Amino acid sequence: MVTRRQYLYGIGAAGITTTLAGCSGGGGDTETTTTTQDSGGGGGSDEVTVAVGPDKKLRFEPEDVEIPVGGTVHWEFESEGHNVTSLPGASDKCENPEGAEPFASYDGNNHFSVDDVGETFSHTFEVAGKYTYVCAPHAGQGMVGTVTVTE
Ligand SMILES: [Cu+2]
Repeated sequence: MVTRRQYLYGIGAAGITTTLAGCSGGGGDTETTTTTQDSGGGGGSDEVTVAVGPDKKLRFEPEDVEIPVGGTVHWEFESEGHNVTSLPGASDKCENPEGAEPFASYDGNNHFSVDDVGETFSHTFEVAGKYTYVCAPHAGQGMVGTVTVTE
């Protein structure tokens, strides 16, 4: 009997060893892989952040973003002298879908009022279509971005 128990134990130990080897080869905790779904799309994220003037460049990064209806874009001002506007009066590059309210990081029609570094301007998009917006002071230098809002 003792001999037989030892025999079975030997098999069990061998089985455990094999399982552990398989686990460590696969990176261990398999549940961590599910976190990648957050950034993987699957309907698109309804919250997008755009950097305004990163590294003092006269650019939005990313320049083109896409969100579903009801989604929000956050513009974070990373260098001085910029704003965000799709008001037709700010630049002839500005475009808004039919029936959509233009948006701007400032009130009224003072298209050269700029935002302080560290500020964030957010806008929630309720009308589908493609919006083209600019930084009014730098529209001529190509500081232009788009937001595509999908149904
Ligand atoms: Cu600018």
